[in-house]
Amino acid sequence: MTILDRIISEKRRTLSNLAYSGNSRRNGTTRSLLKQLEKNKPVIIAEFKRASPSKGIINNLLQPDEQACLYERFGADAMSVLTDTPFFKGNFTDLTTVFDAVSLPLLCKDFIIDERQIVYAKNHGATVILLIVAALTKDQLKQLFHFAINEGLEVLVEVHNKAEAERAIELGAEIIGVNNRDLHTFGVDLQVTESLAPLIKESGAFLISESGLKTGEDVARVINAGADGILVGEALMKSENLELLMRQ
Ligand code: IGP
Repeated sequence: MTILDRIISEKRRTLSNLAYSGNSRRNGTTRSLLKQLEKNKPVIIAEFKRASPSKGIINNLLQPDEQACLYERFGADAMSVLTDTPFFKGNFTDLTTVFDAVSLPLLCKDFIIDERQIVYAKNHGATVILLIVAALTKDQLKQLFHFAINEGLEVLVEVHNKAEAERAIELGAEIIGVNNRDLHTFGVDLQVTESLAPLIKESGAFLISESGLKTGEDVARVINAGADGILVGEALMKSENLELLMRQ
């Protein structure tokens, strides 16, 4: 069983605890990741990530609202908030805390396998939800994608290889995330963005390069390959000079 299988089976186990709780105050905002991407300059999505299965604790001391304000001040165009608890030590309160602290578009970073999670994410302030192609069947992916769009959410469809990228394109995804990290082995390789970029760009979708970006050179490399944006977690959560790193 790979880590992705373990995460998904744990999600399935806890699904029934998700009530259709609602807070319409957070619905219908004007936040939009697509609007940021349409400005045609590289979009920085800064992630709040306390821990991960591959790295263990990354930073357990930061407060989500304080970190969100710093990200916004230093030029982030959007934010990602990990809401998975067992493997990433995040939660949905972090998402609403960040929603109240900044006006950036917010990606709810979780392992979505059911419509209830989409409603839940929306009601906790998500602008964008993540759908991981490797975690879903073809039918599930299609159903969840259209459900989210009908709920007025944007969708980041995450891929790691050519077959997955083809599924995302076939679906009509407007924002495709290329995860440089293999969720089965944890290996990170920026070459994954370089090799999938031509196919994704040809489809007309926006491309976000995700994971393993640590330096200005890393960022330049994926932008040169054709990425319209980047998603960075660990390097920002660990940085002692966030302003310097983000202004690079
Ligand atoms: C951020 P990093 O290496 O900068 O911390 O990575 C982000 O890409 C990563 O957290 C991520 C992720 C995911 C986490 C990408 N896709 C899917 C959980 C689930």
